[in-house]
Amino acid sequence: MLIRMRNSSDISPSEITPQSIYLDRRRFLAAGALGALGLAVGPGRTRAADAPAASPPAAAGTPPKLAPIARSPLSTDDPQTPFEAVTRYNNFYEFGTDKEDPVRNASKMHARPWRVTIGGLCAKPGAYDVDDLIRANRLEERIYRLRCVEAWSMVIPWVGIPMADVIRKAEPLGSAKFVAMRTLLDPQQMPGQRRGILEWPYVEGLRLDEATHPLTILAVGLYGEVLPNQSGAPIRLIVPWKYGFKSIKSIVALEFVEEMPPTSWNRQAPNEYGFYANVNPAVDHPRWSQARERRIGEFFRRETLPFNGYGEQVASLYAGMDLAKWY
Ligand SMILES: Nc1nc2c(c(=O)[nH]1)N[C@H]1C(S)=C(S)[C@@H](COP(=O)(O)O)O[C@H]1N2
Ligand SMILES: [Mo]
Repeated sequence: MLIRMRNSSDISPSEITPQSIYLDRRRFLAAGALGALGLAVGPGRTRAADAPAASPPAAAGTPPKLAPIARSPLSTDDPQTPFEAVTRYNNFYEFGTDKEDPVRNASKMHARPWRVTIGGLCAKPGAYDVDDLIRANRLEERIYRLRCVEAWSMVIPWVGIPMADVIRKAEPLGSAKFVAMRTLLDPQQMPGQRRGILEWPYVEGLRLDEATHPLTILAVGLYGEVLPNQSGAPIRLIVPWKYGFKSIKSIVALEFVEEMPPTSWNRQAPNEYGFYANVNPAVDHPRWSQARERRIGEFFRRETLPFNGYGEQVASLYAGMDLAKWY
């Protein structure tokens, strides 16, 4: 983004996943074929190591089995980006700025036990163990497109909690207009926080009507299993019609506020990243075009869609706003 921004067409061949592994990855795992495809993950980063223990209930710090998971009509049927790409090609600057730094370094983070506080302008503030939050809510699979402001995209089968459910239970006051969110601050666990790339902790925010929109989820898993650390474990935002940087990872706090809260990338470069950051192919980033994108795993670039293809559901949220100004 601000640092080390490569030309969007400059994705190395190793980052482009062969179409062939869209086939059932379990079959490939069983056949030991990932190595043959050059897609073996690094030491200790096999999917099995990230999977929840098969054992029964829930010692503190043991991730729960994510079940039941309801399917959702809000999912896309675009082909899904393979698990290996979703969990190796990441932006998570708390662990470094190279795409594979998060998978290499995020095992330092203790994603469990994990507390999330919900507070600010609401009648029912609280502090929750993330697994209690998960058990208290319904889980849905949401297969969404993710469009990074850097002009690449993926299709990811998240498992998440509709954010509206969490917000409703907190009973925000009439004066609450925005939800501010914050990532863990702990340079011991997050070595990237020893460098001043961004002001830490990472912060983000949504208008309350955006946060309670049915498409907005708090993701706690992907591909049916708990989130790997590099993907923002144990809980992260997904707001699929906005550029990826809005989808803040490893959240420790939600706060209802009256004024538009500061957001990390807007604070870093206000002329490049807006608060709203809705995907908009008609408004270029000052340093590159947003008209097209590279879907990871595909060879040809494809056109970027307004609101990342979710315009029918969300455009009305922005009626009357100048989207060129607020991109
Ligand atoms: N805390 C935190 N959240 C973050 C980021 C980050 O650096 N730190 N990067 C953002 C960006 S730019 C993108 S594109 C997405 C990437 O999510 P993924 O790695 O799961 O694909 O996470 C977003 N959330
Ligand atoms: Mo991004």
